[in-house]
Amino acid sequence: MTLKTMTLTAIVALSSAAAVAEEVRVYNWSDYIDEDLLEKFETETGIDLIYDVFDSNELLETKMLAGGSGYDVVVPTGSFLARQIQAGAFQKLDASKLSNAGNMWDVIEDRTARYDPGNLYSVNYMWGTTGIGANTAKVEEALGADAPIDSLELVFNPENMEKLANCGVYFLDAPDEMIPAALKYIGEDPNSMDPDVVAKAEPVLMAIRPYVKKFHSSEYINALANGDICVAFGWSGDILQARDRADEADNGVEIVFNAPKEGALMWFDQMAIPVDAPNPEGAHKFLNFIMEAENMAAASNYVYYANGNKASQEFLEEDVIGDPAIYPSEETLKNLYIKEAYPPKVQRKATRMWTKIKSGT
Ligand code: N2P
Repeated sequence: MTLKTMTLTAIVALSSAAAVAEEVRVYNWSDYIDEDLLEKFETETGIDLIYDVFDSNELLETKMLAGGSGYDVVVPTGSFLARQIQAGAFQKLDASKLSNAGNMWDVIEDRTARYDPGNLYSVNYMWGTTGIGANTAKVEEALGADAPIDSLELVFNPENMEKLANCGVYFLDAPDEMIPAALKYIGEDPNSMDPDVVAKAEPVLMAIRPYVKKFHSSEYINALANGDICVAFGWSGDILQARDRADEADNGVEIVFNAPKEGALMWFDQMAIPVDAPNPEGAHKFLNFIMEAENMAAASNYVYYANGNKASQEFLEEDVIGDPAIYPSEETLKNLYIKEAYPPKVQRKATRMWTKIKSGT
């Protein structure tokens, strides 16, 4: 063997060693983690972490139902998780690999059991509410000092929306959240599975459609923070992140979040392992890492969402655990509603309605 071929052999050996280095692929919501935690996981475990993001349950669901996503950990919202469990998209968690399970909060586990009975397939990552982000100065300029910034009136009353259209309103591109909110506004059950009730959301949404600048589920953070829009109907922590980005930029923009006083959706995002995950062992390591009290607290402190980890609470910053917009009081909790998965027929109706609303015709 010549020196040249020996070197080549060595190179091949090296690169194949690199190719078999352990990898974990995680698919989580955008703006939903402190990126230092990703590096910490790699340093502690020696595993390469591939971390991709999405901003739509529908998109994630398409991947989960098709199979072969290549992900080891994904994070659907409870109502979507329930349907995907039934479709056989996930594997049962191996409790023997989750030594931090005792850190979880029974109050939240009781609630997530509605979507995943016995919490056999999933662990709560974060939970929150869907509500109104407002640029107070701009909204008051458009509607006066008594603008209903904590009410569904702000975004579903066409008279208000017409006046807000100029400063810019974004809505989530999330039919399973916007339809229930519209139903709540007209006094219907937001969790109704009755197609005739669901249909009542359409005229409500159509009436304000001309005044919605964009349906998008992540761009509103920067749009609010930069002062490009004055209202977003979006997720609690995202709007609080917008508030902070504006503070950091010191641009004079002041953002507040309010859960609508008529009632707000409370949702739970659950970490789960796809049935065909390439590395379920590594997936459990990632879950157990996130379930460590200090890691979970670091994530919540960064993204302003509450989590389902009781032990993390002593490590939460006061502006997180002490903020009722993040950890609601008993009083507010009573005013929150939940959403279950629509049966297929109603889901198809909701999807068609949403396409129509977004196109505005
Ligand atoms: C994070 C959004 C997570 C909330 N940007 C959606 N359930």
